[in-house]
Amino acid sequence: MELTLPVLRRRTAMAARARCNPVLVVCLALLMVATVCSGDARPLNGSGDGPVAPDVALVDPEATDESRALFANLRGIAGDQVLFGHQDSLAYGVGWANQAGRSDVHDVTGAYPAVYGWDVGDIETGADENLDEVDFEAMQRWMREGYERGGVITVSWHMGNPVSGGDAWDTTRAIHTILPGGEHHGAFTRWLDRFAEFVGEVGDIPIIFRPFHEMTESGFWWGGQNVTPQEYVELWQFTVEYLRDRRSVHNLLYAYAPDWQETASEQAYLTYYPGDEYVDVFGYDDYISLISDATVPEMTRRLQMIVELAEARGKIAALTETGLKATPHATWWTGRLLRAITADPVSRRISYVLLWRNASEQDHYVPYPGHLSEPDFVRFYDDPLIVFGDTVPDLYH
Ligand code: BMA
Repeated sequence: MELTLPVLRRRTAMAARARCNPVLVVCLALLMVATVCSGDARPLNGSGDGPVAPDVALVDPEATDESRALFANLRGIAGDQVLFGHQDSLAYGVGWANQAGRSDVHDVTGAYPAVYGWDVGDIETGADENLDEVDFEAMQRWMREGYERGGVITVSWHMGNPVSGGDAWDTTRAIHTILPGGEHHGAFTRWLDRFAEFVGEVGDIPIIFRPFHEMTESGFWWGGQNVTPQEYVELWQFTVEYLRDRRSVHNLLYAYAPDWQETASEQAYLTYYPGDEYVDVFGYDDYISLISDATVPEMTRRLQMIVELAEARGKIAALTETGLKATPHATWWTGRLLRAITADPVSRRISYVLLWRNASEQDHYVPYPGHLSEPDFVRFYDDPLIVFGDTVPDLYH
């Protein structure tokens, strides 16, 4: 881990003041070396030196200062803090929708999540609302609201099938038709234009963009048996280059997120990997490991793996989707999720965990008032490693 810029600046100033005193110079030199070697990179906030654009290598060399700060700070908190996230948290919950200030997470803990997940599926059709009936303009307001509270915004895209006109689960082969030269290429770039406009309207807030997720399984048209790894890589690279270089979208960090399926080894996890120059966040989605106590170590092992892969490249790792639908286990939060994350010093270095949406009583992933796992969710919230919106550090300076 490198020294953050404000710390370096302070240390250099101290060294200048101490120039005439050789003993002090030696002590300061030792202190600088010790800090570099300790791996103790703290978030940049609270330095008193004002905003800095940290020196990080991102997919986008022109990324905004805040996006760079977000990345550096998420890297800096690794091992000490894991941010808690929830999909669609502000839009609806079990038994309610569109109530200002409400979130099931907040109803249960008194705090908002630290990470807010949203999905832009159907934006490609020009619809007013996404595939889960979330109004796009309201979504933009909620994105800003979460960001203004200091939270992190992440966006996935259940993009419809560009060949058949079906939904994301329509597995008609499609990628070869939307790449340059393909018959649907023009239509595809218009979809990306709509996304760029949507993101532009939200303002320049940093967004962790997680397109074409869970590609290691065959559920979506962009993954598994429906594609070749080469096609997938070309789709990813084209998408990044189009948004970044043609549309000048500079507030995105890019998250690669295979599924539990086919990610037991590094080689399998990297099958569709588009390359170090195209990925900022090493993610992974897992709805399988935490179904039973016996398989919790499966998650720990995969988290270790993605943290190691990420850190070897100067990137960050995250559990980009997880949960157990309508969990019937009273201690699922501390007994499974927290146990999986904290089981070893490497797995706990993920930067955030995102739970999926609370669509209904039968289809929800975080508790609501009265749910049997509510007390354990509060214990999870109280754990010093886990960070909700009320204790989130300043991630943007
Ligand atoms: C899936 C389910 C679907 C939803 C989709 C996109 O996992 O929750 O009901 O439409 O995500 O959010």
